[in-house]
Amino acid sequence: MFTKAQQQTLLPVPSGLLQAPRLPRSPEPPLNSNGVTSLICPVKFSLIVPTYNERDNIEKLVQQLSRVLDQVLPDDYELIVVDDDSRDRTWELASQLMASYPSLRVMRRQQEKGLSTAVIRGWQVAKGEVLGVIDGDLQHPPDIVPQLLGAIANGADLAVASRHVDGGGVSSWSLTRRILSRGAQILGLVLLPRVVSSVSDPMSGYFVVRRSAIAGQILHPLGYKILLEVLGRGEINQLAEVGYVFQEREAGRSKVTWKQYVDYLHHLLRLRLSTGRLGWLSQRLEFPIGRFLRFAAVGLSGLVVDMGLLYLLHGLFGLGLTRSAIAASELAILNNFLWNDRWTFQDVAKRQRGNRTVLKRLIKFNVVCLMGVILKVLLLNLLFNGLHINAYLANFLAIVVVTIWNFWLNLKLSWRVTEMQPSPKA
Ligand SMILES: Nc1nc2c(ncn2[C@@H]2O[C@H](COP(=O)(O)OP(=O)(O)OP(=O)(O)O)[C@@H](O)[C@H]2O)c(=O)[nH]1
Ligand SMILES: [Mg+2]
Repeated sequence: MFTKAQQQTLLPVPSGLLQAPRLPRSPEPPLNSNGVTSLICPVKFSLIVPTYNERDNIEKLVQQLSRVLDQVLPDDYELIVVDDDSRDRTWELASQLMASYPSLRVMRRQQEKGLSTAVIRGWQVAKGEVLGVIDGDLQHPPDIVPQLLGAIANGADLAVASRHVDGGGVSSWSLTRRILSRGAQILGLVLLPRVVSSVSDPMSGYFVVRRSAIAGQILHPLGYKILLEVLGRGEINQLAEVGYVFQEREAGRSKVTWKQYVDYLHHLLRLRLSTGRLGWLSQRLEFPIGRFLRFAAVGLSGLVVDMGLLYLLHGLFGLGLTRSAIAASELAILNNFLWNDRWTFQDVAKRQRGNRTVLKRLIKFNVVCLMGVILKVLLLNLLFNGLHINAYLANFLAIVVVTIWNFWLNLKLSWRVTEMQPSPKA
């Protein structure tokens, strides 16, 4: 039984934007009610251990990490276990270990899930000048932490534990896993060359970073690859790598599924569109290019649905052309709405829950789309009859203009950010 008193020893779970805060430049030691200086006492290093069902590993890991860190940074580090309410109650065991390991702190998240967000929530409460992350399953050997910290002391902003430099490797991965890992890296090189080529092991989940390199930066991680976020959005001027051999799991089970590969691809695309030159353009124009491309892709899927249904209703079932076209268009609009609600504007929709709000968004979307159809016909006429542009080119141009118009209006009306309810406080 986990008592209320034990519950109070857990770290509070931060909410809001995912970002590591800046540390005060010259911390004023606050006074407690007795007038005694206490509290905020920044440490050199905060290491986050994200866990989900790692009961059989956590004690050994904390023991090994403490042994290593007590030698290099005595009383100047903290280990923060961020557990997502594991069914095996890893959080409970970890909090019991706090009595034996004074540098250990534990967070139990119940509202939010996911490896990358767990790491950032940990950084949000961390007190260290240097922040880090290590897996909780003993696959990352703790004894190279001093080398990673040494690299930071020598001027690096980021030190990555790598499987692909001298001293690095994977113990006994299957051929499929090796191919998938390398394939993911090549995909990253194609989609995000600047970020992915800067380090030999961009998939590593074991690294330390100077807080100042990422503080204040809002992160948007997806899936497992938090390092991509740090490389893509952080201010990393000097980077170091330390070789390590990825160990086999001895206990517990891997949480990697196909979803992580899909998330990875999605993450790469998102970073591609929101960082570098495209990100700069998006900010200058105050136009969310990534969201727009998703909206356009959904529009394309609507075209397929529209044409397919027209063929089905008119061509195969012999329904009148006008009636078939109206039904096909309406179903295509419905298709587009569902994809936009679930994907393009997923973040906004998630915070506007309830059937009534969904219906409201659907009606607004419908109205905007119908207005778009009228605008398209007008534009087509203007371009074709007025400016004598080739009919197909005129149609294409009208589609481009109407897509941008539809997107903009839907952004402002249907999925309006100001209507978002605050995210639940943990
Ligand atoms: N807090 C939290 N931790 C997670 C979550 N998913 C995975 N983890 C932890 O993140 C670390 C890495 O997850 P693993 O499933 O071992 O992934 P991996 O090491 O990349 O892959 P394997 O080699 O297959 O083990 C482990 O410590 C997990 O317990 C999650 O949703 N929330
Ligand atoms: Mg693992």
